[in-house]
Amino acid sequence: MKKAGEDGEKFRDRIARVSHEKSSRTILAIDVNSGPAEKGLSWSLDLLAKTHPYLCGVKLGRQTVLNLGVAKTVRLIHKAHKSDFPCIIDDKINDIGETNRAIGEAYFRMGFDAIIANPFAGWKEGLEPLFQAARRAGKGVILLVYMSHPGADESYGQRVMTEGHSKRQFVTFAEKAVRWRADGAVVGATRPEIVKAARQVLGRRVPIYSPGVGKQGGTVREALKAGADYLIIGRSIWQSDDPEKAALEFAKQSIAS
Ligand code: BMP
Repeated sequence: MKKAGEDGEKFRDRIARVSHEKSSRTILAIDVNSGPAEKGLSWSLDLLAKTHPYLCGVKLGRQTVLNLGVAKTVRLIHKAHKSDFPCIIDDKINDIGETNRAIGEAYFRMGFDAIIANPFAGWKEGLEPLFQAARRAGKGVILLVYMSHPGADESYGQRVMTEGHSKRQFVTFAEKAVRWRADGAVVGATRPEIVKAARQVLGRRVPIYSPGVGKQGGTVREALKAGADYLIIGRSIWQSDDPEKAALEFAKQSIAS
């Protein structure tokens, strides 16, 4: 069996393979929201130990890296790789190109397999250098297309004029995800109708990563029915009394849907 990070397998192929092998579409969001670092690391490792049979990947928030520090984050990534999971860093990169490239390369050196970026930065001297760095390293870039929280309507949902036509902002981002050959698009599970509309633009070319299941009100069934490929789930697993059972339940729901 191929192991994450050990060969030339691309991020996108890796997560699809692991999802298939594990019969799960769940990416565990490990959000270490406070210190101390030692406690955060043991909590994260314990969570992975309990839930790993029911996952296909892991996503760490930027706060996890800040609270654990680099060395402990690298230990956590190694542990996740031992279970074959691709690791996504959720830093929603959104700066000038040189800075985006430098941040991306630093995360890739730590062992992350993919990075989430914000298409608001644009391509030229924006996200292009990040995509180039990712491709050189065999890593993935996932773009935000429509976030899951209520305020996302103010930006991702607004109408914008582009090339003489009015379109909703998220449609332009989904088009960019296709044009830039992104490895994924984040679309909140809280708005299944938007997942459906994004899927129409993305076709089968860009997989949809959907956060917002459970605590934020989205459901596995609705998100998958609308066209999501992967579900990013955090608190509904790790705040549950029995994280193993919760992860198993989400995996079952995703297979049944
Ligand atoms: P939870 O299942 O606990 O709501 O966590 C969802 C995770 O996905 C969090 O790490 C959050 O930062 C992230 N996320 C999100 O909730 N909505 C988005 O639109 C994009 C995200 O990355």
